[in-house]
Amino acid sequence: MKITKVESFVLHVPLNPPITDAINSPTHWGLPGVRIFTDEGIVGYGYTGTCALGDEMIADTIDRYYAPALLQRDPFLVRDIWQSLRYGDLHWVGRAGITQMALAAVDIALWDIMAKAAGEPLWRYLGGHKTDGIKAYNTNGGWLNWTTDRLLQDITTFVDEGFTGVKMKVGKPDPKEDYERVKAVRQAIGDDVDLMLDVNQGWNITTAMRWGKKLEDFDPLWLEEPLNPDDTIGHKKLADELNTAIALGEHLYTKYAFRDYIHQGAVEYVQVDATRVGGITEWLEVAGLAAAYDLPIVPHVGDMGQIHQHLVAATRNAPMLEYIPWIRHIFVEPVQVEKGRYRLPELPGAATEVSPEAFERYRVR
Ligand code: 0YR
Ligand code: MG
Repeated sequence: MKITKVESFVLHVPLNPPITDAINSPTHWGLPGVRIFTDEGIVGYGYTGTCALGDEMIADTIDRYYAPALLQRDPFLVRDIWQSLRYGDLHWVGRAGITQMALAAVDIALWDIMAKAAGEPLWRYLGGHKTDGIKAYNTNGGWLNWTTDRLLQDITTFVDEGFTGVKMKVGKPDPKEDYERVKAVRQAIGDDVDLMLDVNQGWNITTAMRWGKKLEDFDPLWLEEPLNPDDTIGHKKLADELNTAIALGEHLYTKYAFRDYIHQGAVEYVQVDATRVGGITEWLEVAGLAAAYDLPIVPHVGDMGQIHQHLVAATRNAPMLEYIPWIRHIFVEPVQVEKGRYRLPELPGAATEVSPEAFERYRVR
C-alpha cells in the first residue's frame, strides 16, 4: 500500500454553552487534522484536540513538512514514519507543542488506515480484550463556570444515569469556594461514586499543599494537574505529602516526560493522551512504561474518546476512560456510552472518520 495524497483540515465545533476550567475557556473544540489517501482506496482520518486556538499552525506543519515526507510511503511502516517525521526537518524547532500534535494527527490517521485494511475496529486490531466495554467517568458537568446548583443538578443526573465516576473542576480564585462546592457534590452523590478533582494547573505549591490536604475530607480518587506540567519536583512533593493520588499527563508530549514523572513517583494516574503525545505509536510505549510500574492509565480525551476507547480496550492497566460528549455528533461512528460504560466500536478503523455533512458544516480550513 502507498500513500497518494495528504490533506490537512481544521474543524471548529461549538460548545453550547462555553465552559471554563482554571486556565481555559473554550467556546469551540478545535480539530486540526489530516486525511491520508492511499492507492488502495482506503482513507485514514486523524486529528488532535485544541481550544480552537493555534489550529492553523498545526495544519501548516502537516501540509508544509509532513505531507511531502509521507507521499509514496507504506502506511504500515508507521513506526518508521513516526521516527522520520519527529527526527526530520522539524527536529530543530519541534519535539513538543505544535509539531508533536501535528505528528499525533498523522500517526492516528496511519493506525486508522491499518485497522481499516485489516477490516477490524482498532481495539481488535490491537488485540483488545474488553469485549463488554469499558467504564466511563463523566467530566461534562463539573465545569468551573457552572453555578453550584447546575453542578449538583448535572452530576446527580449522571449518577442516576448509571455513571460510577464523575470529575469536577476546582481552582476558583478563592479555594474556600472550591471546598464548599466539593463538599456539596460529595454529599449529593454519596460515598460510593468515584469523585475526581481537576485543578488544570491553577495552583502553586503552597495552595496545592494546603487545599489538597483540606479537600481530602471528601475522599477524592485523585487530584489532577495541581501544578504546571513542567514541575516534576513540585508534583513529587505533593505525591509524598498528600494522601490523595496525583493524576496528570494531558500536557506531556513524550515518553521521556512520562519516564521522569513515573520514575520519581510524582504521578499515580497516568493520563497520557494520544492526541498530544504524538499519536498511538508513542501512547503504546507510555502504556508499557506505566505497566512496568503497575500504574493505572486513565487517558485524557483530547479526542473526546473516539480513539482512546480503542486503546483502553486493549490495555490491561487502564481501568476507565474520561467522557465528554462534545463532538460525538460529527463522527460516522460516535462514541456510545450507556449506563456509565463505553460500548466498543464495530466498524473497521479508529472511529476517527468524520461524516461528510459534519465535515462541510464545521470546516474552517
Ligand atoms: C478544555 N480534562 C481536561 C477542557 C480538559 C479541559 O479546557 O476539556 O478541562 O482538557 O482537563 O481532564
Ligand atoms: Mg484535566
